[in-house]
Amino acid sequence: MQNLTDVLASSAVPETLQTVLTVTTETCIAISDALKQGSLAGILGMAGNENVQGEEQKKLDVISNDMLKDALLACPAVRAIASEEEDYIVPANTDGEYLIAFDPLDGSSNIDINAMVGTIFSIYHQTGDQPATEADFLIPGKEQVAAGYVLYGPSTMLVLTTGNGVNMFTYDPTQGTFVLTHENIRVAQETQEFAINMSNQRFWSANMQNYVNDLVKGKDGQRGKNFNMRWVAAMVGDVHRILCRGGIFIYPWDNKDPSKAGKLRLMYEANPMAMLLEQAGGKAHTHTQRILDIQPEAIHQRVAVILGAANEVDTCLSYS
Ligand code: AFP
Repeated sequence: MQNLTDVLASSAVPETLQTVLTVTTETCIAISDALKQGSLAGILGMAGNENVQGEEQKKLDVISNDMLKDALLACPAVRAIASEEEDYIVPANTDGEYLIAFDPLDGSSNIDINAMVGTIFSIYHQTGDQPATEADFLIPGKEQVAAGYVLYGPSTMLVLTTGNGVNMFTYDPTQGTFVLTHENIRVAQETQEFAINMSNQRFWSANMQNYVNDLVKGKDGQRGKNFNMRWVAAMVGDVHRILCRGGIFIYPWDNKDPSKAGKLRLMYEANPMAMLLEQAGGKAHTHTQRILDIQPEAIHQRVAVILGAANEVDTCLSYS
């Protein structure tokens, strides 16, 4: 079986990008090792401060962020990083060629209950003769040169696209590397499984309430078929399930805070996941536009997310 290094070497991926992907994924293996120690390492629980999102940081949010930040800033090919856990972008090497945005530990509210979490990353090619600024990062998601995530579950898996389909790799601890286990992932156009946090139902738009009500009505309603529901509370886990067996994932706009376009972050959650889904034959929208077309205005910008089976996304969007 091919490992990640073999797959990258036999692809058209530039060597500099291969290096960035190697540094990122090797750091994720170290994060996986830290997670597996759980309480034994005294690294669960709260870090005692808030991030720029106003969210309580977990110790492992900070630990995983610092591991990725240290490794990437030391990589000559990296021009700058942006992170959910960093207030501002962090310039690395002015003559580097790649910008990388990441959520170091997505789903961190799952850490203390030993449930699924992951690292999500998004990579752009960009050069300049001055140190990178936030404005350099404000590039539509359709310009990403690579996107992926590492899922820390029963097995540690890397899911990656460099613009030519989606491959899945499983970490082999005997080799200390990711091994190609699922090639050219495709997501079915139809589905009978949806993922949404139902406790927010009363805050959704009327259209979204009508759409979800019809899913719940199943055969007794206009959809004429029954649906199942799953909610991992870690986007990385819900997206992985969709890439493996289909489905639709929705974190819609709600009126809890009407000033917010959504909960999920565009640069390091929605964009990389949207690239993966489109590369696997799915769709990813906000309800008003294709996610990968959005012109970012800020690195911590939030968006509504509707992604998964192409025909089911279209059906959801038709409720308008
Ligand atoms: P945390 O990283 O704060 O746990 O948030 C995870 C997340 O950004 C995304 O991964 C989940 O899909 C979503 O939030 C879960 O949100 P709810 O906790 O409102 O269900």
